Amino acid sequence: MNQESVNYVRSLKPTGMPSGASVLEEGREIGREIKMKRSLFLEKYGYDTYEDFIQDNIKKGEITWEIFMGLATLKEQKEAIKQAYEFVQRTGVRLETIEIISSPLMALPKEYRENAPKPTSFVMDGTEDWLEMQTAPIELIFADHHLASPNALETTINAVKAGSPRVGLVSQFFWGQPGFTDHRQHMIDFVKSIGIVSSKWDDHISVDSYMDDGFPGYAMDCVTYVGYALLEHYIVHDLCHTRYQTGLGGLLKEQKSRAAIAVAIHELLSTDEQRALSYMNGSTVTQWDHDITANYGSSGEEIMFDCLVERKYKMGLALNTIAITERIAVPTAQALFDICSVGARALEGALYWEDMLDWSSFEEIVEELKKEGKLFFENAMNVLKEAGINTEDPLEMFMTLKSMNPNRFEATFHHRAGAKGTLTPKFPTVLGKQAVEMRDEIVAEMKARGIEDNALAGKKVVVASGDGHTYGLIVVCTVLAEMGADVINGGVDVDPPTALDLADEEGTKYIGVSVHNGQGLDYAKQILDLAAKRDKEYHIFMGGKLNAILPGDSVPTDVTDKIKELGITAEDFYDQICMIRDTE
Ligand code: B12
Repeated sequence: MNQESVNYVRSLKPTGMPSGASVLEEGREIGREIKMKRSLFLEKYGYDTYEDFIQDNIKKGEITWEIFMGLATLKEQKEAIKQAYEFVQRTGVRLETIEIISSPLMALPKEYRENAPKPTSFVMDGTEDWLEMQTAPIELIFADHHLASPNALETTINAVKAGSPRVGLVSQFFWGQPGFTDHRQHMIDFVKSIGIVSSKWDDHISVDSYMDDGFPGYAMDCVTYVGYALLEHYIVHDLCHTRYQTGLGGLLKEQKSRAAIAVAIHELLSTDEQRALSYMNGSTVTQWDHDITANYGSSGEEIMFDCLVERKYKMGLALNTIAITERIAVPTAQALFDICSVGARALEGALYWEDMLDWSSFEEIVEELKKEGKLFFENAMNVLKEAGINTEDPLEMFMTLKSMNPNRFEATFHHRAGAKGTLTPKFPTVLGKQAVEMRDEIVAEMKARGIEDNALAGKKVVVASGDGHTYGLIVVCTVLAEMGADVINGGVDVDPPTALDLADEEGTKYIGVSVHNGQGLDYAKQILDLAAKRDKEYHIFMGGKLNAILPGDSVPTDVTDKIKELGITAEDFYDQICMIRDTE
C-alpha cells in the first residue's frame, strides 16, 4: 500500500459529522410520505414499473433507446418531448426514454443562483415543473444536477414525485457550484436524498450514476472505471441499502475497452434483484467539428457495436445516442431525433453481423478489467481503512471523497500507481491521450508561427477552469509550461473572486480561464467588475467553449468577440502567448 496515498486520505478525514445511518433514516422518512406519479409511458404500455419494461426488452432481445435533452427554456423542452413522441409515431423509430438535462443552476439552492454565471438549459421551479414535464408517453429520467447536488432535497423529492425510475447522479457529488461552500451540508443532503430513493425499493426506483461525470472522467486508465463503480456500489448498495445503477461511455471511444468496461461492471455487480447498468452514452470525445456530417459515420459504427454487445450480454443497457453536433453546442431536438433514426438503421445492420463474430479477444479484456477493477477497489478500501476512515459510514465515505482533488483520485487508489502518482495505464482513456497530442500540436504550431523557445520565461501565470471541465485546462497549462512560464494550475470550479484571489496570492497579474458551460460572457463580466474594484492591474485571457444562450435565443451563439470587446484576450493560443510575452 502506498504510504503517500494513506497520508493524503488521512488529511481528508472529516470531523463533526452526524452518523450516516441516522441521516439515511431521515431521508427514508421523507421518502415514505411521497406519493409517486405513474408515468404516461407506463400507463400507455401497461407496465407496473420501468424495470418491467426493460426486462421485457431483454427477453425479446430488443434495445432500449434513450436521449439526453436540455433545451433553452422549459416551454421548448416540454414541446420537444411532445415532438419526440410524434416523431416516434410518424417514423416507427424507437425512443422510449428521455434524460432531462436541466441547467446546472438547478444544483444550487435558489438563494445562490442570482450571482452565479448563467449556463445553458432551463431551470425548474416548484413541483408542477417536474410533474408537467410529462407531455407525452415517453419515460422521463431526472438525474443530472439532482440527487448529488447542494440542492439535492428539492430536486430528489420532485423527481420521485414525478415517478422518475432513476434519480442521479451519484458521481456528480464532488462537483463544485459557484458561491456554495458548505460541503458538510451538501453531503448530508446528498446522503439524505439517497435515503429518499431507498424508501422506494419496492417501486424499483434506483439511484443512478454516470461514471464519466465522476472521478473516472479524470482517469488515464479504464480500470479506474470498474474500480470506481465497485466503490460507489459498495457505498450506495451495501451501506445505504439502496438500488444502484450506473451509466457510462461519453468519454470513451475505443470499442473494445469501452464496451468491455460495461460488461465487466455488469458481470461483477448485476444480480437477479438489481441490474447494475442504466445506459451506454454515445461517445462525445472524438467528434469532428470541421465536417459535422462525418460524425454520422462514427456514431453509426459505434451504435451498431453497442447493439451487438447488448444483444449478446443482455445487460438491459439503454443506448443513449449522441447528436452529431455534440461537439459544437447543446443539440437541438431535431439533431437528437436524427441520431435516433441512425440508431434504428444501425440496429438492422447489427443483426447481419451477429453470428459471424468471435468475442474471445473482447472477453479477455473483460476478464482483465474485472480482475484489475477488483484489485483497484480492494486497494482503495485498504487505503481508506488505513487512513482511519470509517468505511462502514456512507456519509464519512462521501465526505472524504468530496474533499479529494479529482486529479489525485486515480493515483491515490490505483493499485498500480507508483511514487508521486506515476501510473502506466493498462487500457488508456481517450481524453488523456488527446490532451497530450493537442499540447504537442499547439507547441509545434507556435514554434512554426515564430514564438521563440522559452518565450514566457520569468512569467508567472495562474490558470483555472470556471467549471468541471479539466482537459482544456491541462492543455493550456502544459502549453504555457512548454513556453517556459511558471504555471499555477488553480484546478476546477474556480469562480471569478477565487481566480482573482489566487492571482493575488501568487503575486501575478496573468489569469487564464477555461470555461465550457456557456457561462463565458457572464464570467468575463464578473471577473472584470471584481478586478476593477480591487484597483489592481490584471491581464485576463480565456478559452474553451466561449458561447452563451443570449436573451430570447434558443441555441447558443459564439461570444468570443463580445468577450474580446470587454478587454479580455480570447482567441487562439498565439494571441494569448504574445499578450503574456509582450506585457510588462
Ligand atoms: C469531456 C467533457 C465533459 C466531461 C468533463 C470531464 C473532465 N474531467 O474534464 C464531463 C462528462 C464531466 C462533462 C460534464 C458536463 N458537460 Co461537458 N463536455 C465534454 C466534451 C465531450 C469534451 C471537452 C474536452 O475536454 N475536450 C478536450 C479538450 C482538450 O479540448 P477543449 O476543452 O476544447 O480545449 C481546447 C480549446 O478549447 C482550448 N482551451 C480550453 N480552455 C482554454 C483556456 C484558455 C485560456 C485557452 C487559451 C485555451 C483553452 O485548448 C484546447 C486545445 O485547443 C465536450 C464536447 C466536445 N466534444 O468538445 C462537452 C461540453 C463542453 N460539455 C457540455 C456541457 C453542457 C456539460 C455539462 C453542463 C452537462 C451536464 N451534465 O449538465 C456538464 C458540466 C460539468 C461541470 N461540472 O462543469 C457542453 C457545453 C455546451 C455549450 N457551451 O454549448 C459540451 C460542448 C457538450 C454539448 N454539446 O452539450 N463534460
